[in-house]
Amino acid sequence: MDVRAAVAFEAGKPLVIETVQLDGPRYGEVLVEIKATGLCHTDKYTLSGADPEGIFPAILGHEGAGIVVDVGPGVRHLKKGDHVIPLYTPECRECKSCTSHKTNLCTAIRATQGKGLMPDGTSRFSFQGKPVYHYMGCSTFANYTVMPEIALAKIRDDAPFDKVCYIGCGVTTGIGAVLFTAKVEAGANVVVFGLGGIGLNVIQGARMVGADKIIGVDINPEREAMARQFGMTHFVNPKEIEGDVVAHLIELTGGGADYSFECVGNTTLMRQALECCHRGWGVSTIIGVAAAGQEISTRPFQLVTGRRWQGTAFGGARGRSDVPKIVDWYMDGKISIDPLITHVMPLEQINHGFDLMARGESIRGVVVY
Ligand code: NAD
Ligand code: AHE
Ligand code: ZN
Repeated sequence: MDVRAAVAFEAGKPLVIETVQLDGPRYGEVLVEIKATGLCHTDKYTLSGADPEGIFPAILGHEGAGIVVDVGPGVRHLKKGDHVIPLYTPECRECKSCTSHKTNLCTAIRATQGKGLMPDGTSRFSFQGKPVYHYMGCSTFANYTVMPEIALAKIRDDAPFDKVCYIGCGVTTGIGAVLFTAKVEAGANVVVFGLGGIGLNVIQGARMVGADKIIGVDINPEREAMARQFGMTHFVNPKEIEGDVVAHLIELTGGGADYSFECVGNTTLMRQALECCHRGWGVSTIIGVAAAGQEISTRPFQLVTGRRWQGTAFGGARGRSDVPKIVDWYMDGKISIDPLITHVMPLEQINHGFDLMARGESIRGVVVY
């Protein structure tokens, strides 16, 4: 079938709106009509060419919501008309990782996903007879996509697509990092570096669990008001701090953060996030994605003296199990999404949406088909 897509033909170039061809679902696959998709910083990162898994031409986008319109043979858990959220971290419930219950990093289809292909090693998308690659197994910058059944979370029918698409990445990553990965407890002091689409969800996760001080760090002063609305108690703009930001944060937290989160993708900030943690027990969680070739460093003494460094993908959430619950939290008013979606646009304006992100003028831009 013909579908409308924003195609990334080349790294570093704007997306191009084109009609591309999409083959129907094969064994274990599902055809989904994408109703809305968020623009995440990771899409921008891959488009920039800095992602070692970036492969072109491709249809980017991984933060969507839509409706099942057809199922291939062997599909057991989904049917036409089901409302779904695509999962870049699938949940097969059978692989070593899923059955370990120690991680959400399902390995069932990771190898082909990283090559822009479906699990059988082929692409469903093509343009002028040549393959166009999938992205993170999702490709939500097309109004229809094909996905493996294990990479779709079935959600309730009354959830608005233009809001819950954000649960497909940013909301779950931020809140999940607090709840599932760091397991922050009530009364803890938390420091969050980067108050964008992810960091603001870390802030609201910290408020949900009853954290005491919730300190946000960002160089964009415009982020302060929204972060306070989501639970931030103290704002630190490194550009306005005299002296060392780490020393400032240690003082503000009365000895160091119990938990810190890096939500930018900047290795200097990753180090600061670790080093502002409390001696003996502080845990720092890396969420930000840094470009190929970048490395983190610190004095090993920081770890010897009891700080711990870890990372999280998709907030540690098991997609098919946890995403429907997070949708319920939104529908029940337990979490807030609407104020974070600052811009809604048609697919034709997607490049403008990325420009807004680059200029720090949007928090989440959402394309509605
Ligand atoms: P974003 O662009 O919306 O937000 C980034 C924020 O960082 C902005 O508010 C910006 O002002 C701030 N910032 C930039 N430089 C800074 C500095 N030097 N000091 C302090 N603040 C600074 O991006 P996002 O969508 O929130 O994504 C954040 C990061 O998380 C990206 O690297 C993205 O790729 C990554 N990410 C990771 C996962 C995961 O599963 N691990 C999931 C989603 C996104
Ligand atoms: N291909 C990238 C990997 C980037 C990355 O770390 N992705 C996160 C999700 S970011 C969503 O916005 C993730 O889930 N990682 C785990 C995985 O298996 O990819 C690179 O830099 O190599
Ligand atoms: Zn994302």
